[in-house]
Amino acid sequence: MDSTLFSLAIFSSFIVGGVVGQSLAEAPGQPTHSGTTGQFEIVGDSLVSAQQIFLGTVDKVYVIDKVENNPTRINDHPAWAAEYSVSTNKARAMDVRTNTFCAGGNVLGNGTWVNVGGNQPITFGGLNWDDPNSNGPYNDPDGRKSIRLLNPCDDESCNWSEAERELHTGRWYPTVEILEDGTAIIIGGAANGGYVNDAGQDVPTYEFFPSRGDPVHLPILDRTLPANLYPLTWLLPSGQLLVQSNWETTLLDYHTNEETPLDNMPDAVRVYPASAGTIMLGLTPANNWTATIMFCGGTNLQPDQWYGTQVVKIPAETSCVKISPDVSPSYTHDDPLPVGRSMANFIHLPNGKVFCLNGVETGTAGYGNDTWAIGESYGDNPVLQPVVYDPAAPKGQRWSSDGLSPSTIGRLYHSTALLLPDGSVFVSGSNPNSDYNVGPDVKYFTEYRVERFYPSYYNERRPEPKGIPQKIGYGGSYFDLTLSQDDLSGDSNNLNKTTVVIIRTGFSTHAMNMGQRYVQLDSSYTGYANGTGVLHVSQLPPNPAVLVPGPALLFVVVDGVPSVGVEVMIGNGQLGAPEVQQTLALPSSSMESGTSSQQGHEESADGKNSAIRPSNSMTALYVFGLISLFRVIRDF
Ligand SMILES: [Cu+2]
Repeated sequence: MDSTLFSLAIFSSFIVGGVVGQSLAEAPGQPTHSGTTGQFEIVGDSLVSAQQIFLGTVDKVYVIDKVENNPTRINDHPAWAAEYSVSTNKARAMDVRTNTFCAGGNVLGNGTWVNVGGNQPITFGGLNWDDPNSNGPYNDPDGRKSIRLLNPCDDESCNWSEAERELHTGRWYPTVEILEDGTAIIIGGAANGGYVNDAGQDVPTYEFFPSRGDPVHLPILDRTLPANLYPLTWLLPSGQLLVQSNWETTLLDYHTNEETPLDNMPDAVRVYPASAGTIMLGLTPANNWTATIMFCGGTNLQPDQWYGTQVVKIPAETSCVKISPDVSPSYTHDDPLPVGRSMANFIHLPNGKVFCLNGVETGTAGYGNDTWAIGESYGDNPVLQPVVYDPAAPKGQRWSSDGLSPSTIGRLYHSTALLLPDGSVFVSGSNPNSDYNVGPDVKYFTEYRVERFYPSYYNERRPEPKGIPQKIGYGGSYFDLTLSQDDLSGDSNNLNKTTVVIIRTGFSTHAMNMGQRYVQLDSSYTGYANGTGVLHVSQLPPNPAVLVPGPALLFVVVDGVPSVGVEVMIGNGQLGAPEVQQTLALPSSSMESGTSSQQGHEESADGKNSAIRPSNSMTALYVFGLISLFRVIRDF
């Protein structure tokens, strides 16, 4: 008994905001940039065309192009990668050794970014360089088996390196998804190149990084030629992978190599080069962290129509469908897009809405030297008007362009977008050309301009929550965030409208953001009469398939206005199965009596009486003490 009390006493002194010995991240401030809400702004030059981008630190966007004759050079060859500073809008060229053309990418559980696969060495005009004894004028060795690694930095010291071990199989257009232990699964692709795949070069397998041995056959990729490149793939909370390719959908259990077929895709092809906008909608306490994936737009072409059709004239589809694969094998329709789109980018905003931008109204991704192409572009009529999807709006009213101005820059094939920590959206790329191609006669030229878009909340005073931990785990104890009067607009009842969300911004390429995910943490609150409050915030659910380990941004959103996002590490920052604990119950929400506008709000939002809160706190404290005692006993 004495030792229990002793243990309780020790742990009471460590309990700061409900968390034991937690190191805190720096509290977020206000955005350092100004912008006009609802508008795009051209802010800089990416040096190389932004075919692939990701946010590596809160300030650095990494840009990867295919090999082409960019005027910026590095180490005696044209550059095809760069690091872009969001705060200064300056970029530095980076050296990547091999051809990154249509590679895949994602971030591992230890924070290392991977860029996987690519194409053979090429020369002027994007033509293959076939001399095996040299690397041609662009000095770009074969990238098909490459695994490129980058540990992002803020001091310009970091560079790309090649992993010691290559892929088992060359892959051009592979998908990369991260698994529960922070390692990567690499799926599909083609051996050589072309607008769509064919049986002669199909790579109907998956493999892992770090390697788990030979590639494993994935039959859906045999059945879904030719539109099976970059198969649309998400790790589901069940631990299965949703794989959507051409008109088929399947659940893949990568532990047993078994497929469970789901319903065929309605209305349109959604994978590249039809390139629908796709996204896993937010996983929240309200939907019990159930995954729903939405597909919008794309192109209605049958397998025999990809060649021999003037695809640039085909109107893109408007259809939007959703599937919750852990619950049902069937798709349901959601509100269609206001205009048809191929190559739409879907970006999670911290306020729970989805921002849709980029793409074309006719045609598809891809390019070629066809007489009917626009230059070389297989897409035409860029859609400049962004549109926002609100999953909470009534059916029929979920898409809206209210207050949103169009961009002045068409973003066609090989364009990209991602969310920045200040809640603006970074947009770049567009290059439906086989090589660097600019000039007054080139309609869809190689685009270097970087834009930012400023959502409706951008100029609001941002919450500055204190107490955000550097690491978020799976289950276990909750942590407390404190919010000031200013953070709550002087009314602690705004705690009722406050959420804590974690967003992985993903690896953006080809109208996909691989690994992009939005997860809301469970929370409750204690409001005080002076207009301040404390949020009690659970860690992630005790299941790493809800949100895999690795770096992500944490936002506290008060009445639709997000804090500036803080970089947090999900898990322990290492590869391997993360620790998973039972979730400790949150205290009930409560509002101190006498709160200014609190009349008639004697009970908290969840209907629980505030009077029980102190005893819950004591229970939590007691449980901490017991857990710590058991640990002490176990360890010695
Ligand atoms: Cu491509």
